[in-house]
Amino acid sequence: MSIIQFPTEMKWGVATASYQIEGAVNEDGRGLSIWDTFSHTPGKVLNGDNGDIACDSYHRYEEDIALLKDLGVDVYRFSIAWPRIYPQGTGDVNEKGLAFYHKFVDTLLENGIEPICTLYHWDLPQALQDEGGWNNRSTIDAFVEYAETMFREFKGKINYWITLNEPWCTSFLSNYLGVHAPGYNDLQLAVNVSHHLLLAHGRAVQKFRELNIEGEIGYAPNTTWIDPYSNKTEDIQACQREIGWYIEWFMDPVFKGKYPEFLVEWFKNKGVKLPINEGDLEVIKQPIDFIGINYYSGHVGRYKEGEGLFHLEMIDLGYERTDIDWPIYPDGFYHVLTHITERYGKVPIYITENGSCYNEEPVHGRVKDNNRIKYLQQHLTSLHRAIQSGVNIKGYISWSLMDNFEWAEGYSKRFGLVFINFRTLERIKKDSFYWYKKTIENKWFDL
Ligand code: JSK
Repeated sequence: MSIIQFPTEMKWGVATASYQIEGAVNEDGRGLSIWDTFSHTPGKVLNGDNGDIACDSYHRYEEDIALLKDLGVDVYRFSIAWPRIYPQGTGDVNEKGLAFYHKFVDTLLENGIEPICTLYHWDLPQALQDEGGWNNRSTIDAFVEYAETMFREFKGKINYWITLNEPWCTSFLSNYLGVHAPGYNDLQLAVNVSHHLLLAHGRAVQKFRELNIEGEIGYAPNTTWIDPYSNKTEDIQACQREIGWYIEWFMDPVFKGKYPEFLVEWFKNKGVKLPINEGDLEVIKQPIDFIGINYYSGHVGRYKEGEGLFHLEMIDLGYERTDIDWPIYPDGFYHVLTHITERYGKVPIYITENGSCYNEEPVHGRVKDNNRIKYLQQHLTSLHRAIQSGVNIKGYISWSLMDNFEWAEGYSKRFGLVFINFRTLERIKKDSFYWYKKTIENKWFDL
């Protein structure tokens, strides 16, 4: 039996996001978001699901916080719904929205749980999208106004801030692949959005410093790892392009003050250019206190002329897959973390999302999700390997506290440590909840 022991000071938590759990979409002055529009557009979300009710956490947050307390987490990563604060994206502040999040954060603090707040977790006010959304630089100004309001309101209560969640999803998945809201298929648009998101991030960090807010600020890119099928240069380079699409594209500008040349060239050869203005890169490369890393899955890939954006085909080597059909590839987690440390130095890293989709239902009131426990063991072991290799890990936050609205997959894909009956909204702790609780308590587990 091998004991995997974690540093005492490492923080442990779980994560959720506003549109995925809150519901109450028409309550207390909340404005429409792009996900309200997208989920109510026929054909966009599996089974026609939407976030109108979700987990009803807007009304049941005390029950959720009791679960967090029982789980024994140090931190809880949640997101604020921009449209609850600025129903029109800018202009008048909605006092009832502010009041809700103050109540929520106060209850977390009363229970000894440190809030980690994501400012943007994809629920852009529809009113801003109507003016071009993230393709319009005025949305950056609106984001900074929203961020400033949050910084001022929660100064002394929230000490950990994440500007953006998964800018790759907000830009490329949503504006090139068309899978998420607003659902376009335009590579130039997606590149514009990716740049404006990084600008918004940099401007929000500047505002955070200017206001002299205590605490730490970062952002949370999502990552993947693609191992080359062979040592052929064409295979290696194709995999580097796909990995770079998630990592270097969103991290080089922040840590190096420039975009990765190999991808700038790649996009240029497709007639796509970066909308960089004078001074943009200086804004983006504001020093940050940590980076959040989201990791779920990896692949093996090889060069295939004309395949996808980067001439890359994934090869199915028969890795086990979760119930969302993502290969289980824990070594990829280790490779992502060591690659980031080798490229950018010992940047403080919080794992801001890692988890698995398994759809087990309760049997006699118990959810036996052994596969989720195994996924956690595998990926926490990879995390431990990374720590042993010098990666500066400050915390691990698992996705997700509870089953919730998994975007275009709707409620068909369950990532929670807590089962949600979406008809009754009953919460049921899964076996993985108890395993994770014990691991948090011990700061070790045995393999
Ligand atoms: C989970 C990534 C934030 C939190 C969780 C979904 C995701 C995804 C989902 C890629 C993707 C779909 C589908 C099309 C493109 C392949 C959420 N994270 N989550 N993280 N990542 N690429 N083509 N070259 O719900 O809200 O792609 O396939």
